[in-house]
Amino acid sequence: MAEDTVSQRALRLGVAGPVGTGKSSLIATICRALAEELRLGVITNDIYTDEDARFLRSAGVLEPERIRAVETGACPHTAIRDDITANLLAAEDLERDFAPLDVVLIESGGDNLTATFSPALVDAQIFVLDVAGGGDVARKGGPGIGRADLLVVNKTDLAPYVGVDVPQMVADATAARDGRPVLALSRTDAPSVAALRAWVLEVLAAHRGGTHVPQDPGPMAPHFHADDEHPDGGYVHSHADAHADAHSHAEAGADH
Ligand SMILES: Nc1nc2c(ncn2[C@@H]2O[C@H](COP(=O)(O)OP(=O)(O)OP(=O)(O)O)[C@@H](O)[C@H]2O)c(=O)[nH]1
Ligand SMILES: [Mg+2]
Repeated sequence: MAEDTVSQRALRLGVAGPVGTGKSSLIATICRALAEELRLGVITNDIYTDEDARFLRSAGVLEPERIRAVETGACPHTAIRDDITANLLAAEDLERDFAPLDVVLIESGGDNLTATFSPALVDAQIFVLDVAGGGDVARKGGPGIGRADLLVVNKTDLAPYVGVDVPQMVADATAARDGRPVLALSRTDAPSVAALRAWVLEVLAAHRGGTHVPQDPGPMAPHFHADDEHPDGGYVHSHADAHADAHSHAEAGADH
């Protein structure tokens, strides 16, 4: 029966967010918190390297074979949203090789605020911000901040050093999310790690029970290349991040 098939497949849980906000560390934290009671696998996405997979293997949180790298060779959002083939194959291989798995965690390559997973790839997704990125980021919105299943405000232990008011950042994020959950997290703060663990177990239970419905946070914000449209003739581009060089846009105004 279809419902049984759904409940027996591993929960695929995506972790996205800007570069360096702590996605790999959060996956390591989830693995540490749950590896004894759940059968876990991890897939990482990096543009050119398998560095995240190597980091997680060296963290010793799972058998190294359970951590696989997809080298996207392109913008991270392409591989988690537009053409998810490589990630789907990696997830299916991992699930087959280590059957049965309970949860497969999929880390997106670090991208900007607009990258989200396709609901065809993951059942649920976490979007990760960190306090060091500035307290106002939560107010800036975007599909991940607004509609990921869980928004994590990470590295709260750094808040005093960067002058960020965590309760205010959480309140701003909550206001942008229509009641969806926001978790202030630090890997050094045990109660916050316990809350993360509880959230994963809750989503897994809903997935198994057939009551969890994968949500699409929505596409990237539309953007355009102003070569032929902008009155100033400037070049407007919304991907203000490190992989810009690897980027090619065939069509002006493409929404990808
Ligand atoms: N103080 C503090 N540092 C953290 C925490 N979590 C992660 N970090 C640090 O933040 C840096 C980036 O962490 P990663 O987990 O590599 O971040 P990422 O989002 O996976 O990075 P990319 O994959 O490169 O986008 C590392 O130096 C981590 O040690 C935390 O809770 N507190
Ligand atoms: Mg990483």
